[in-house]
Amino acid sequence: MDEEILKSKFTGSLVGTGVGDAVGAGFEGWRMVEPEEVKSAADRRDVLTYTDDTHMMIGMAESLAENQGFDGEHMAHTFMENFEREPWRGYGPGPPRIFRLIRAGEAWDRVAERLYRGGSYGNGSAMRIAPVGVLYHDDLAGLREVAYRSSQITHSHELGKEGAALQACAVALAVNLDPAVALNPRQFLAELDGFIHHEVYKQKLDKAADLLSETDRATVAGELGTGIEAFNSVPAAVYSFVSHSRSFEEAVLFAVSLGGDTDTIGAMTGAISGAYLGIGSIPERWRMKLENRLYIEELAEKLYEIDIRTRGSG
Ligand code: R7I
Ligand code: MG
Ligand code: MG
Repeated sequence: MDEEILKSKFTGSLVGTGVGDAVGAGFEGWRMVEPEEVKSAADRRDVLTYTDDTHMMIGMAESLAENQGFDGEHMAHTFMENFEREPWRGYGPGPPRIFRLIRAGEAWDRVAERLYRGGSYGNGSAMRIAPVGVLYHDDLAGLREVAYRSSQITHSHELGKEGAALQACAVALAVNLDPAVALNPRQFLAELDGFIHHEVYKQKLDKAADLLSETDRATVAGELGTGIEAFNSVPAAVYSFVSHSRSFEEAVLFAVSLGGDTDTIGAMTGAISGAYLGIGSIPERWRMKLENRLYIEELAEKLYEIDIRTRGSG
């Protein structure tokens, strides 16, 4: 693949996360909303402010870039320090408790198991995973391992880990596809199905395929789920992408229009769509307003440089 196109997929996925998150942020918890309303709300804003989804995605990218790959302890500390600087980003209930325990001296790789029963299956480890999806786009075994281990920091339930791996894989597959060639939705879903182990996600992917010709958004939202749990939000993001693969804007507006956990489903949809279509597909009027855009682009470029070097030497 042309190196400029590949680079634009890295930046597209990370900036796509931020834009999807910010566009969806005003509608969290709504039942359903018209895409037009989401669009005009985003267009009216002077700044597109992101939430915890992007804040944690930035932490992942920072840690991966600094260590030229995954270092769990470093990533856990990066999350914690970022949270301490900006605790007002709208974090879910679990992560702040985990960061306080790590700060108090608990082991970063065990502490998450103390939350809920066997760890959280919230979507918090999937919403932030775009940097893993792009960096490990040509190594799905490595991608799975890093998705699981990064999830372990805050979301140690197997459904949380698997949700992170599914979202990372969707980003990776999107990076690897030629944006000039029309996407085959069924094939994309089938490849994800082949990658994923857990029955809960396999069933959701089957449903997503069955819903490809569905025109009623309420049915899609009801069947796939739009909740804060990973299994009730990653499938909706994958569906929003495959059903609107030619347009970043349409994919994100559709994702947010489903209601529920709108910033997160918007962020994950934006990550996949940006990874397929590249940064140029993100509407300029949104991209330019994204808070910290230049810093996010810089992080994506650092990950791209690591990718180039690894492929060059391997
Ligand atoms: O996953 P998490 O970081 O939250 C992310 C969400 C996104 O929507 C962000 O935009 C932000 O708004 O927050 O936070 P967690 O506390 O780990 O999980 C979120 C929720 O999932 C929990 O509050 C629970 O409601 C639910 N949950 C569980 N419920 C029962 N049993 C997660 N794990 C369990 C469980 O094991
Ligand atoms: Mg959020
Ligand atoms: Mg959310």
